Amino acid sequence: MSPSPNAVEIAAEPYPFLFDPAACALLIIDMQRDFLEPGGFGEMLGNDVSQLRRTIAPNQRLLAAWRAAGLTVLHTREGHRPDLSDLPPCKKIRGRAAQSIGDRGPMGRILVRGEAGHDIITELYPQPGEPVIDKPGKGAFWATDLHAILQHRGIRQLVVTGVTTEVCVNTTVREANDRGYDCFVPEDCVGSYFPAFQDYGLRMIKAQGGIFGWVGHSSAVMAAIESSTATP
Ligand code: C5J
Repeated sequence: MSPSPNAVEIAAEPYPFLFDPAACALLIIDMQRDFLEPGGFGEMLGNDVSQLRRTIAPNQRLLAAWRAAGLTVLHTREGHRPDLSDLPPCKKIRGRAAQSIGDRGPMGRILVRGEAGHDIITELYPQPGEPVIDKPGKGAFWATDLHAILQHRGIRQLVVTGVTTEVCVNTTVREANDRGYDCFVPEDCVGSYFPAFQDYGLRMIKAQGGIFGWVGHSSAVMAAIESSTATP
């Protein structure tokens, strides 16, 4: 399919990304209280949440630019039904932790829909009209209606942000790649509890000629949005 006349080349690795705003959705992965907030499940497991919290401000700026331009925004949340019927037994017991998914944690039942910790942080809270995809897995396409929603809106590209880089962001980018979407990942808008995984999570996307997609900076995307929506 040929790019629209509004497509803009933006700096990226391994080579410039041809960004087509009207055909591109911002997909914000799992910016949930239990992963990001001090006192949540992530911190309870011994993780340094500041590694994720540094992505909040860049995501806020990117989201504001996206909304101002009237482009498509979607959010995801990882979590399960209150009766845990969609929780694979292997996911429940993995890690051998004292508390696991479905148990009572610092912000309600861990990764259960409707609980406080499962919700999206206030800084990036979805607005009416922005689809929220509740996903039981790491990837946002598996067992969700994400692909159908994107197809109905004519979306062919995704800017994927959120947490964590090596888990749900990487899994989603790989799933998207197999379904025919081009993915751009702004490195300042994705985060991992582990600096080495942040580095390698991004390298794995852009290696081998962009085997799963492109990696760049949110400032390049915002500049492109401004230039493509500027009135002459
Ligand atoms: C994890 C996620 N790490 N959103 N979830 O379990 O990456």
